Amino acid sequence: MLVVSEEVREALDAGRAVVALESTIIAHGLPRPRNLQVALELEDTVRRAGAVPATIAVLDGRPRVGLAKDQLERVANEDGIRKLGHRDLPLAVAAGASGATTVSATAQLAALAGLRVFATGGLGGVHREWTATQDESADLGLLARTRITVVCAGVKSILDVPATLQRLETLGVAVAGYGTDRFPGFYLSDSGHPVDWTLRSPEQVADVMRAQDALDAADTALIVANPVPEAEQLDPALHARVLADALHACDAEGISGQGVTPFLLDYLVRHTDGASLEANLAAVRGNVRLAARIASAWARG
Ligand code: PSU
Ligand code: MN
Repeated sequence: MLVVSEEVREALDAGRAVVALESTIIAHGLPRPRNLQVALELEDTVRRAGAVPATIAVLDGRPRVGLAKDQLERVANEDGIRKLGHRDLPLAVAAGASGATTVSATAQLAALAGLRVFATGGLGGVHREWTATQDESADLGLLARTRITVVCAGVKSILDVPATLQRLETLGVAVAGYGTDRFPGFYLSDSGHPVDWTLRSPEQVADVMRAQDALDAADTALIVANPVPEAEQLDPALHARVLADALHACDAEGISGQGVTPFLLDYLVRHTDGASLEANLAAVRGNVRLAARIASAWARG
């Protein structure tokens, strides 16, 4: 049922480095036409680092690991393409539907295909106002039972970051800062919260992955939290101001469920003159570069 592209299949068979990339960020996280350029650029970044990119999505009911250019174009440009969490995958397959995969669905399909390293922007997590809405991203639960290494710039700053960190602890998901003892804040280099562990090289990350395989029977993920460089972060004061407005607007417009994250990200882009988009892209680019180096260290064994 899972279609693995020839390029990805060959790389896996040969034990070469492969990096999984998600597609919700393309379809629902970035504005057109920039989204397609970014999707192609990120694949190119992985290739230049000596690894094979595997962007993941569902097209016409077929989950695909590794997309051709025309398939990437569909993800970027098709109107009405759905947003699929892992729970949606069987429904999309049976319906013959097309959709972009979130972190949870991407991680599940990547692990099923035998991929171990995955790059994204920011993870989903516990939303502010959780006590009223119970909105916690399915990303967290899936990462608690999937053996994959996710390189991200922390969790999206639109979330309740300390609550999300607490949930990750409760769920038993390992979290390490990359080159920092601060948990990154997606658009911001520092979320204001510490992490307990710091990793400083791709080889060190690969060592942790090997230790997970030896010690952890529960198939949990490893989160490598890689900060956006300070020079490329969103101005923290602007971030605080616009985010407060965005949360109000979300509430006022009655947005809920899957719509919340895309609404907030889009609001920030429009009300920061695109500055949040540049910070988001800087974070994603850095994560993809690091993921390629980690996948290479892992492939070298
Ligand atoms: N990272 C980004 N932009 C995004 C996302 C991540 O830089 O749009 C997506 C991921 O696919 C993540 C999803 O899984 O947002 C979270 O959505 P929700 O809060 O509805 O679970
Ligand atoms: Mn949600």
